[in-house]
Amino acid sequence: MSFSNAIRRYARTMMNKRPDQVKSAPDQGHGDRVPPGQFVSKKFPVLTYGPTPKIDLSAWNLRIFGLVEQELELDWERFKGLPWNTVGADFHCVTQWSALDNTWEGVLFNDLMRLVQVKREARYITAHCYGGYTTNLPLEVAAEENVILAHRQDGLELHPDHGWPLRLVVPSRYGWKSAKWLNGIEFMAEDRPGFC
Ligand SMILES: Nc1nc2c(c(=O)[nH]1)N[C@H]1C(S)=C(S)[C@@H](COP(=O)(O)O)O[C@H]1N2
Ligand SMILES: [Mo]
Repeated sequence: MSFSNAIRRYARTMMNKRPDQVKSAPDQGHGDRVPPGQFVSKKFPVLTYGPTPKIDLSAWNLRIFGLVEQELELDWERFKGLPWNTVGADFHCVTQWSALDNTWEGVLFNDLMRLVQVKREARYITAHCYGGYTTNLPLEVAAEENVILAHRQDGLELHPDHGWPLRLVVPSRYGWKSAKWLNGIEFMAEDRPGFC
């Protein structure tokens, strides 16, 4: 296991907080850009609970389901055919590393929401992943304009350890909301805690 219980407990207390709302450690000189107590990393570390799942693109799919008018199951060809966009953002993990200035390319969460027509009762989402990881988010956070389902990072396809072929990226929240190896988005009326 690569998450200690202490980290998971810490992560729970951080749940749904924005990095700038956390005031637990002294500032280390990056100003407001980096949450207090973070260490800026030049590389983009890997942080995964469990092994990297093996994914075959020809069998890959993404299911959008729950409180939507139009449930969708997209294979890679269909996913590729959606409008693509680029988002620039910093990335912060609760285990105290930050990686600045990442460029993500993929499909905006908002564009996906338009496709499925989310019902009014929906208030939360759960992101589902190959390998069994899940994580929850309030819908209003998922609907932020820079939330993206990313296939490429800094001009290259994601490395398998970083979520290839598709990961969620939620710039306003700590990294554990940025689900790797994404294979489902579920829209829900009530909140339901994810894996951690
Ligand atoms: N499926 C899955 N997604 C995941 C994780 C995981 O263990 N499994 N770890 C999360 C955590 S805590 C962080 S900080 C980021 C790290 O992404 P990286 O490994 O690409 O740096 O992925 C998040 N997404
Ligand atoms: Mo993390």
